[in-house]
Amino acid sequence: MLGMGDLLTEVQSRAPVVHVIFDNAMMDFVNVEQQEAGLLSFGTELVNPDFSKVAEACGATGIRIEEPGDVREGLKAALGHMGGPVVVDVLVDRFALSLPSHVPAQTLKGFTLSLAKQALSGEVDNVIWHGRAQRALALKHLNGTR
Ligand SMILES: Cc1ncc(C[n+]2csc(CCOP(=O)(O)OP(=O)(O)O)c2C)c(N)n1
Ligand SMILES: [Mg+2]
Repeated sequence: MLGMGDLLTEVQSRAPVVHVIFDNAMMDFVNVEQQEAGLLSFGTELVNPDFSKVAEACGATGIRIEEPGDVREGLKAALGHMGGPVVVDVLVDRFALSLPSHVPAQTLKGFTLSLAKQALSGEVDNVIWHGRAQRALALKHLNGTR
């Protein structure tokens, strides 16, 4: 949604721009910053619209990808589209957080404190899913499959 103004301009000038939205139904960057500061995250969950429909309503082309098996075909269609902007709304795992390759001690301290607070305030499910997602990502990196 932060790029809405740009989209309207691209429609007007028929600019062949492809937007790919990693639709995690939250403002994860802000969520990460809050946890990095050792806080419980607040106000970062979003009830997102279907952005492919929003795009269509703005005069752009909209593509929605809900299943992993549809990624290749959806992106192919988006990249092959000529004559105006395309918005690809891809539903992704909200815990598939990407971390920088180097995590400073202060960040680690903040995250640990925040996760402890989440567990103590009854958000154990979040803590477990966080751990699982990070473990899966780390294993992918180690196996070189990414
Ligand atoms: C116009 C504008 N408003 C506010 C911000 C501050 N900001 C930086 S990241 C972010 C959240 C972005 O959420 P989303 O686009 O869903 O990406 P995610 O972090 O979930 O990958 C915000 C509000 C910004 N960069 N630009
Ligand atoms: Mg988001």
